[in-house]
Amino acid sequence: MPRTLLINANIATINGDAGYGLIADAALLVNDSKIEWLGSMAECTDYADAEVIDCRGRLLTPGLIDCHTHLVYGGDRADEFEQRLEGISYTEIAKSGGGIRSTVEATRAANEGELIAQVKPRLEQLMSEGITTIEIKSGYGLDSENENKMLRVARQIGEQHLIRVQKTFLGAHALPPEYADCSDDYIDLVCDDMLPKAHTEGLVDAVDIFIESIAFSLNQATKVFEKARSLGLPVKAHVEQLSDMGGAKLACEFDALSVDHIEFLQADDVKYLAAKNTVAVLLPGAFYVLRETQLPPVEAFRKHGMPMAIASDANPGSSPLFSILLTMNMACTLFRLTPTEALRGVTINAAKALGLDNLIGSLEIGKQADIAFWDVDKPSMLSYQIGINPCAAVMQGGRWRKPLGQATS
Ligand code: DI6
Ligand code: FE
Repeated sequence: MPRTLLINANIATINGDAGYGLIADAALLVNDSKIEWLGSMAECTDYADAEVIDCRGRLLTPGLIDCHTHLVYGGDRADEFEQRLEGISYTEIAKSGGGIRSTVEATRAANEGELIAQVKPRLEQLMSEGITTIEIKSGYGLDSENENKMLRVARQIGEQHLIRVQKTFLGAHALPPEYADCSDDYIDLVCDDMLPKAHTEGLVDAVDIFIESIAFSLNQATKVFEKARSLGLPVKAHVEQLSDMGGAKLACEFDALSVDHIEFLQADDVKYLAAKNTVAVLLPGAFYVLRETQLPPVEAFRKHGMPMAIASDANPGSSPLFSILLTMNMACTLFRLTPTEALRGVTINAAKALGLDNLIGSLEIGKQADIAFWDVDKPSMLSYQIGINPCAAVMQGGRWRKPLGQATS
């Protein structure tokens, strides 16, 4: 593969501990799938063999990363949306057998081909906004066959599109109807049968669980985390979304990659979590859709240096949101993140939340050439505008997924 030299770019490298790591009037050399060199145009050597692409002052950022999605599911929950507008709460709907369980029914009923067809428009929308890595969870199958079906669909998506897919096993997302009133037995099934089988099939990059009064307890989570550890799999968790159960602390004891949602996390507890390498994943889409008012302890994350990622949480119930740019805007508007924090939240910190920060998440020599090209002159534009998609081109692992089409030689 010939080398590609991108010239006349404005690069937000996201290199360093804070800020955008901006290099104005910059060039970047791609060799095969990786970044071989980047720096200012003035320092750029003449790479005679390289194909030169003039970026005409466009902004380059790392390819964006959506580190928490439930993108694979059957059906929709528009009826539940209507119910909520009539005053019934998310928790009430879940308790009466709707919510996640209704998506489980639709997901079990769909075959792999049908699920892929349903995922495609959601995925293409996210990809159009410069996403080069996406995490996809299972959790709407709730038995071995259907959880693995979901994870196989996630894997196939990655094979069919130029995008990196990280697969997370979320068998302990909700209690399946067959196990009503015997949730300990279901957790045993998850640990002894479902998770090992999914892992043996190579379908699991990480293990997640929903710790909540309407889902699973701390004791049950401990069993799942112990099993994950024995299989050598990293963990993450949905915690403190609707109440403070102490799930984040428990997850951190198991060196979780991330704790996600965390609106109800106590600011005083952040210091314990920050001592670990765990990332705080904020999900403003679910906060918005559920009209939550409890804000995550953002100031405490800043104070204790806990990295913040943001993600769409794309799912049919609490966050039917398929735009990473709108997610960034919501993180700023609803959670008061700065545009810098929002961009770091969908690049380097999202990479950390997936355990991939040595590979992706910033533009640095030796990292993957996953690059988004934007028709804007400064990074804050990405969080500031609502409803405009300025993504001009995308490079994934050194290959053009959406070309810029401006070769000058
Ligand atoms: N919390 C969420 O927000 C999603 N899962 C979870 O544990 C919601 C999933 C759904 O409502 O379908
Ligand atoms: Fe989620």
